[in-house]
This record gives sequence, C-alpha cells and structure tokens, in this order.
Amino acid sequence: MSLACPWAHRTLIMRELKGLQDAITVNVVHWHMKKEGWHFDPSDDDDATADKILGKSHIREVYFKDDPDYKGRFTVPVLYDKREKKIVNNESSEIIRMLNSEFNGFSGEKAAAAADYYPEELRKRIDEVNSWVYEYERVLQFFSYCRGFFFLIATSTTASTRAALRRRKRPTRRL
Ligand SMILES: N[C@@H](CCC(=O)N[C@@H](CS)C(=O)NCC(=O)O)C(=O)O
Repeated sequence: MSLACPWAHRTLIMRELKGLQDAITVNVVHWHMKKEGWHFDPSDDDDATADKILGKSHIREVYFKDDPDYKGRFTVPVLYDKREKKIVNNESSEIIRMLNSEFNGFSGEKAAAAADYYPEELRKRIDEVNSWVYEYERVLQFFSYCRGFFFLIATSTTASTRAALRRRKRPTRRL
C-alpha cells in the first residue's frame, strides 16, 4: 500500500470501515516512487514500513515472486495472502468489494461486519461512478503530462533565452 496513492487509500478506508485492522495487516511503501517503482524504506519515511511479509525491498519483487513472467505494471494496492504466499488481487475496486463482503467473519466489530457498502440496489450506479472516476483520472493524467511538457518547454526556452541574452550582454574581452 502507498499513502500517496488514492486507489490504495480507498482500500485502507474500507479496511477501517469493516473493522478489519487486526485481520489484514498493512505494509506501506516509501512515499516517493522511483525508477524501479515503489520501494520499502522506513529509514527515510516515518509513515513507511518494511515489507514485513516477504522482506523484499521493492514492490516489483513481490510481483515477480508471485509470477516470474509478470509483464504488467507494479502497482499498489496489492492484497496479499500470507498463508498461500500469493497475490490475491491488485485492483482497488475489486479489493474494496472483497473487503465489503468476504471478510465479515474476521471483523473486530459486529456492526462493521454487518455494514454493506455495495448494496444490490446501488451496484449499477456505484460501478458507473467508478468507471467515470477511472476515465476522468486518465484525462487528468493526460493534461498533467501536457502541462509538464509545456512547463518544460517554457522554462527551457526562458532559460536558453536568458543565457543567450547574458552572452550578448557580456563585454567582449580585448587582449
Ligand atoms: N487499477 C489500479 C490502479 C492502481 C494504480 O495506478 N496505482 C499507482 C499509484 S496511485 C501505481 O502503483 N503506479 C505504479 C506504476 O504505474 O508503476 C487500482 O485501482 O488498484
């Protein structure tokens, strides 16, 4: 799980709502996703933990342990079965549905176990909102890449213009 990831966040919220804090432990990656992807480093981030299940340094190693031929993205959240030593699911919308109904026997609170956050009559609407959020996030991501690209061009153009002006202003050295 990453505290920087909104998709991971909703699984954490559902874990609380369903009283599953004791049944499902949480390992938190470092807030900064680097070139090798999410990594565990509690020494540099007070909120991060080590990988207390497999002792891995990166999330990608957890994926490869599960499937050495894995070709997808190394995303969080990941629901992991400690006993079977297998990834159960890495899709937050499915994980929250699982937490809603499949772990009721492990909940620490009766009322939390009984609470249903995916009632039959609202499922269609909830699924629609979920798809809409995914689409919207993709569009936002596209615009934020564009913004980053134009920012880069603008700053590098400004920087090179400034450098050129500085060069022009520089007095010619006479020997
Ligand atoms: N469909 C996934 C998406 C999760 C996702 O995109 N997580 C991001 C962080 S917010 C991630 O781990 N990205 C790592 C990568 O793309 O390498 C879900 O909702 O669980």
